[in-house]
Amino acid sequence: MTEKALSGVRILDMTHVQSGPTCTQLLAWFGADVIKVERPHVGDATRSQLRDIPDVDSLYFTMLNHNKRSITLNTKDDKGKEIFTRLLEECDVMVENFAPGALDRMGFSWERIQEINPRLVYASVKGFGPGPYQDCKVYENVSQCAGGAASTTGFEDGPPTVTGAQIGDSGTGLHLALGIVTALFQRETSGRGQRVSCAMQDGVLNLCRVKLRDQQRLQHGPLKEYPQYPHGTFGESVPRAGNASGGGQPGWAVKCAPGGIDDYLYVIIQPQVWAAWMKTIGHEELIDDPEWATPEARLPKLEQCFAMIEEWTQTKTKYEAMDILNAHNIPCGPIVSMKELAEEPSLRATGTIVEVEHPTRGPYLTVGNPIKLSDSPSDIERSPLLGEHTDEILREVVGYTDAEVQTAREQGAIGSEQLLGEMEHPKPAPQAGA
Ligand code: CAO
Repeated sequence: MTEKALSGVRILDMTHVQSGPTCTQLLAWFGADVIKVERPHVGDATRSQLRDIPDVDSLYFTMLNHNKRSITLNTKDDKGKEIFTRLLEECDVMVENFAPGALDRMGFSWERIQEINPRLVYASVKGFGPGPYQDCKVYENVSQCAGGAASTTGFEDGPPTVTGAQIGDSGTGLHLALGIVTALFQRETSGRGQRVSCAMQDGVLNLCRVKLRDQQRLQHGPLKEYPQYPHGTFGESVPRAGNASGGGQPGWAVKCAPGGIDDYLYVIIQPQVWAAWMKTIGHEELIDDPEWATPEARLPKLEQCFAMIEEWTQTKTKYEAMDILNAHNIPCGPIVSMKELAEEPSLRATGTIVEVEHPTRGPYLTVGNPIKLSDSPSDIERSPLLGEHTDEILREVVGYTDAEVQTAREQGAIGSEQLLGEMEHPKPAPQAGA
């Protein structure tokens, strides 16, 4: 096996659902040995959520748990706690995203964990940081609402809207992964582990940074790049801006031919390409017209600008329009559907979309590692079956003999899923040459 950036780092993965698993999957892609601890016979709830094939791990689970090993362990049982303590001693990092207080109730407070292994980095995701909501359970959309994304997303006459991008779960998992590698880096000099905490509300707010910028700008006048300007009204809070650009250059999604649900192009009116825009869409007369020629003059007329552009884009497909505009260095991008992304050859070529083989599901598509390291390329390996590596981990990491593994199983501290699975579905003998 080739060395990877995080080879030699061992992670005790107590995560479930999406936020925590996103984090540990990334660390596994960078080469860490990620040991996912799951409740015997139950496992991560997502194994059985949104199932497309009966009795097979869901895509929800498989797409968030690549490159990990799975051990089933009852961490509320005395023998299970003993094994868990040994695992804490042998690992560099422990990651969890249980409901607030769950790990303390199991008997593993931060203080106790420091006693067990002072070099351990203990990382957790919670919905909220310290404060009035610290004890609340939180899911993705709750955090999008709590972190300012929902109130600033959607059209001004519509309700608050959540986004399809999982900025609360996967976004916070990303933040946590950075916290973990930073803590490991500091351990190199301090010799000590530390606690890494990410609240989903904070993670979402961090990604909504530009909206807090606009909240403060609002005190000094209307937000001139918002569709509410100049005819609408602004209240006390940043309003929903539809498809307006969040940056300094005005943008909007305009319709293209043949008029299907995703036949749109996102266009940006960068000042330096105003002349190219007007030439392309047949409005040369506006290139030097003082009523239109400067960004300031255009701000109250953005709706008309995009309407003129749309008249032209509706005569082209989004890809035809993009080719023409790209030739003039005009920033734009098609609205791309999930179907188109799944079929896009360039994303397959870079390993951003990967086809993975799974023993009970067969082949499926997943998103590979979006972070490409030149010296540590990611090989995407299928997610583990429930408890697939229980015996192997107990022997290799905890140092148990076969007899000790057997005793732990008889006591109910570990599961017997794989033994049951093998009895029900005996593995075929390897074929010659396989
Ligand atoms: N052995 C024994 N018990 C185990 C176990 C194991 N291996 N793994 C988990 N458990 C127990 C926990 O200790 C907990 O028991 P108690 O309630 O008695 O302490 C119980 O299983 C359930 O854990 P939970 O409360 O975390 O799970 P939930 O389904 O009720 O809540 C969620 C899920 C996500 C709302 C909650 O975990 C949470 O708020 N997490 C923090 C925020 C977060 O990450 N949210 C992202 C969710 S994805 O949208």
